Amino acid sequence: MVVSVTQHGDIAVVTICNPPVNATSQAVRQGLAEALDATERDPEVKAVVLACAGRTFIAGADITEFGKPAVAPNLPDLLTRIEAASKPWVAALHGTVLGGGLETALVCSHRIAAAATRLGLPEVTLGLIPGAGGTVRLPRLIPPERALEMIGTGKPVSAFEAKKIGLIDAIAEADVLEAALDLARHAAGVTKPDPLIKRAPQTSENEYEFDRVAAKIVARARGQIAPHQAVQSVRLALSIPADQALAAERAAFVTLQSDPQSRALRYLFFAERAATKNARTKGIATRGITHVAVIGGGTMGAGIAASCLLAGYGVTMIERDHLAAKSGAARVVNILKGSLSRSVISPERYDQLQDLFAVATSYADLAAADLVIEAVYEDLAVKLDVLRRLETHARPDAILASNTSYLDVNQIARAIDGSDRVIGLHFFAPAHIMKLLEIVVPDAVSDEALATGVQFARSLGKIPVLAGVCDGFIANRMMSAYRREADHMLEDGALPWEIDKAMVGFGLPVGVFQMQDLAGLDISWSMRKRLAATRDPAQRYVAIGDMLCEQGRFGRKTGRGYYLYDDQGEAQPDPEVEAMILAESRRKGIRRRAFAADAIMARIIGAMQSEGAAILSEGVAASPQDIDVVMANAFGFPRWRGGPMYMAVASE
Ligand code: T1G
Repeated sequence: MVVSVTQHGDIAVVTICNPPVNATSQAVRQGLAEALDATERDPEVKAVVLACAGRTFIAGADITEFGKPAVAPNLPDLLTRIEAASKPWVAALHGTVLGGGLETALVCSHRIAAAATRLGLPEVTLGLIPGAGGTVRLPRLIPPERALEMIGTGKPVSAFEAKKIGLIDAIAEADVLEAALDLARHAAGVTKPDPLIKRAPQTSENEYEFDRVAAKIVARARGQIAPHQAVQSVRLALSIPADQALAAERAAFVTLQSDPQSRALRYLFFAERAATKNARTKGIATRGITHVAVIGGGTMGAGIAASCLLAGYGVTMIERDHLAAKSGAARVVNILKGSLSRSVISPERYDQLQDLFAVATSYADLAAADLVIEAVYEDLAVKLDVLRRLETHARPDAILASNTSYLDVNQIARAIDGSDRVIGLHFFAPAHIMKLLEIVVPDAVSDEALATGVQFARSLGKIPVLAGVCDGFIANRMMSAYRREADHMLEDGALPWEIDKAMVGFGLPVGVFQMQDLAGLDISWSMRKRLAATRDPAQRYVAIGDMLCEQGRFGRKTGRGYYLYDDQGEAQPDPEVEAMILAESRRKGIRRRAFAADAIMARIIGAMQSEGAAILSEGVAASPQDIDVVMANAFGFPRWRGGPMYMAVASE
């Protein structure tokens, strides 16, 4: 039974049980309709509590049903019927009350939540808007600008914030079901409040606030249509009768649901979940990890250590001497302070995490570590030395991981005898923020060590993607490919600012040349010089980046790179660079031609798709979906386009 009704005195408890997240599938909607009829018919029932079994109240409509023929009862009509019930309905909320789940709570006459509950309308992240009354009912319950912020950004609020803005009536001190039963008994004895649909919209705390929030949402939309629609729908809900606004919302929702942007966003939603359930480690027993050691307290090491602390692990950071240990520890504490200031953690939790964190300068302090992650300087000799020392000092059952971003993890694993316990854990900077974690799979690794790495990544809230050993794994190899194509276009006729403008116009957060200027041109220059002897002379080589470095133009940090940087650090096109590029084309006898933005993007996306096909054929990535997950989470590939591999299929 996905929906059951039990009697608690004169209160009926309607319980949904539809794991894993109690999505409002057709069976759930049918069950709710029957429960509504039954409780309305039963004179013994004076009020109803709506609750969910498992880890969360309804977390949304069933996304797997989207794009298929609708099957009655549809959610908006069902919710309107519940709202019109003669008896009060009290929603007992816990877990993540999202989308259709929150819309269901809004048609109840009362809402009470467990303290850890989060409530939101994330439809816009799927290229949609709320389609079951959220844009109409929410601004009738909480200030319209707060409603717009929730709908236009998709960001959830905590139970405490929800109570503060009037989204819920109370927070349960203990068991939320018991508290809901008490509230229902109270509700049964008083006049049922007017349904939201019959109320006028709330008034704004500040007349300009709504427009400010709307402008922020539109400014961040960057080519996405759903945020614009969200603003329009909420504005409409404030200015026309509720029943008309409901009809308008439904029409807009149906249109968005069939839009390519929503299809692409839903594709990526499921692709990210599929990545965490890869075939190789499915069902493999994992080792317990409670304590992690991080070797190296630089930017990456500190980010990794903080990420582990925030996930509740004990962490020992090892640095080469006290001075380095002190600065590494300071970096970690700074990150935790940032989490505290953003209310990601409470002051109590901040103190607890400090107690979980230790810093040392001797490998002898590794005994407690179940997993050791090296995040030392990106040099093979240095990493081999660290692994050999780990083999001596770390427990023989500890898993050893390298955070290398492109070195040969097979070679690193072969540094020690127990190479079946060596994996690559390639974090992306800033490691405590970026969700992608490439799990690099050496030839000798055991399934248990690999499965433990995947589970560990998930416990950090990361998206683990398995990557085979090659230069750059998946992410950096894809970036090298489109960066190479962009270089070719410099010689063929385009300029850095034209290419960057086309990439940002496509929806990428930054162009490839500005990204290099920000990272520093000298880093890749030293790598190119190191690889020069082994470079294939037959392969086209663009020397413009080298020429810039030879002139000391290392990018933003030196005020000049591909761009000129003004006193505010803003990038400006540089005539000197343009002259250098034109001279290089002339020297190579290349007739330059103009490139329109779509021609630039065709070559950039084409390079991504070709490299993606090679990565798949070599078995470096398990699926095209994994490559798209990497592109969205490593480089901000616009999610509403799905990914380069999705585009190759969608455009057919
Ligand atoms: N529909 C169907 N399946 C869902 C689902 C959903 N809404 N949400 C999650 N799943 C599946 C997911 O695919 C995975 O399946 C399993 O549940 C665990 O998910 C009318 C139209 C709730 C915060 O956008 O944000 O309501 O791989 O791995 O990390 O206006 O899932 O195990 O087989 O993510 O603990 C609005 C989307 C929908 C919420 C849990 N709701 N879900 O995170 O587990 S549109 C959402 C999430 C809507 C209304 C509109 C997260 C989560 P499997 P998981 P998690």
